Order: sequence, then structure tokens, then C-alpha cells
Amino acid sequence: KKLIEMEKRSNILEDIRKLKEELGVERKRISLRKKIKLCNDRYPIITEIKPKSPSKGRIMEIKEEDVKEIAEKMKRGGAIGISVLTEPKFFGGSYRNLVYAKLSKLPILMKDFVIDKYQLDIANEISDSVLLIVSALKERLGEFLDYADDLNLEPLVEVHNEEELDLALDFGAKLIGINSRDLKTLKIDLNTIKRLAPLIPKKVVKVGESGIYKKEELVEMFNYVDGYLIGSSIMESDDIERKVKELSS
Ligand code: IGP
Repeated sequence: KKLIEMEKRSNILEDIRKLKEELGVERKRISLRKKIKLCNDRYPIITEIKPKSPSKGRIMEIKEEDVKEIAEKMKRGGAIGISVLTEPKFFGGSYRNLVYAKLSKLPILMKDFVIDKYQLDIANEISDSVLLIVSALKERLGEFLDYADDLNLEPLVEVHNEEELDLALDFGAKLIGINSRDLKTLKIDLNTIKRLAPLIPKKVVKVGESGIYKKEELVEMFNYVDGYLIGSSIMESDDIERKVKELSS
């Protein structure tokens, strides 16, 4: 069983290496954290390639070749980075989508439920940053941050309450995402961001996550955070470029 698992893993790496070569997307890493800090002409937003979700079901029918165009629209709209869901079952994501998104040359965040270090090996192959969800890792967060550090991969550490935030800060996270969605109930509460953001030291870059539909909501959130991650409302829009422009300007 272990051998089969190892073979599966090496096949994944093999497949994405081939696709990378085919598309010619090899480049130096770009830091999402720096991009957020340096952005001063608009609201720094990270858009998301999210084909479906547990709360919405199917959001958009996409083939991997379509990702290139969607990512380009996001870039033209002014996104400073792109998060790509790679989790297949609940979010309809794939590693191949991520490689296609890299054609945009924007920094990329690999979005998955990372619970095994081999997922970081994959992120290392294709991504600039990787999401680490504290509620999924608990005390193991430290090991995963160390390993990401060894790989020179930038982690975005996701928290949803005070306890998780304490853990993230104790382990020295420098880029923290506050998810307004409770991953258990799937409910959105933007007050979570208002409550947790002031507890984070200034040198840490703060990213708000989820639940933004309207510009006013986003503008209010920027009183609390340095960047924002927006998925569904942009993916659902019939004019992605215009929607991103409207939100980021
Ligand atoms: C985007 P929304 O509400 O704009 O579609 O949310 C992003 O924050 C969300 O996809 C997300 C997520 C996650 C998905 C945040 N953390 C962890 C899966 C796993």
C-alpha cells in the first residue's frame, strides 16, 4: 500500500514537471507578502481559481486550458496574486490548474488542505506560496512552517479564532490570513476579521479571507487588513476583469 502511495506521488510530480516544461512557466519565486506591502496604487487583492465549493456547489465549469485566460483577466483587472484551489473533491481544483495560472506571471498561492508534507513538496515544484490552515494542523503547524522554510516556500497561515492566532504568532508566522468563514459551519462573519486583526503585530502582513461581494464591505475590511482574498464573487461574475477592477481600484 505504501509503495502504491509513493508511486502515485512520484507520478504527480512527474506530470506537473512535464506540464511546467510544456508551458515554460519556470521562474524565480515571487513573494505575496512583499507584493502586498509594496502595493500603493490600489487595494491589494488576491483572486482565486475556485471551480466549486461546499457552500455553493458548482461555481464555474472550467477546463484547465481556460485557466490561462481567467488568470489573465484577473491580472488585467489588477489582482496582485492568484490563489488556486488544488483540492479536487470539494473544490474541483487541480495542480494542473495551478501550473496554467502561472502563465499570468502573478505570484501564486497553492490552496489546499495541507496535512501531509508531500503536499509541500508539490507546492515547492509549482507555487510561490502555500496555505497552512491552523485548524487542520494544530500543533504540527511548527513542523510544517519549518519545512516550508527549508524549501523557501512562503506560507500563508490561516486562522479563525484567538487560539489559532496565538499558535500562529507563537510559531512566528509572518503572513497571516484571517478567514471570515467558519470551516465547520461554512458561515461568514466579517466581525471575525475586525476582532482578530488588531491582535496581530504590525510587522506581520494580514490578509482577510472570504465572504466579500460588495466594494463597501471590502473598503471597510481594509481598515483592518493589508490584503484580501476574494474567490466566489469574482468567479461568479460574468465579467471577471471588470469585477476585479471594480474591487481593487
Ligand atoms: C475565498 P470566497 O468566500 O471569496 O469564495 O472565499 C477563500 O477565502 C476561500 O476559498 C478559502 C478556502 C480556505 C477554501 C479560504 N480558506 C481553505 C478552502 C480551504
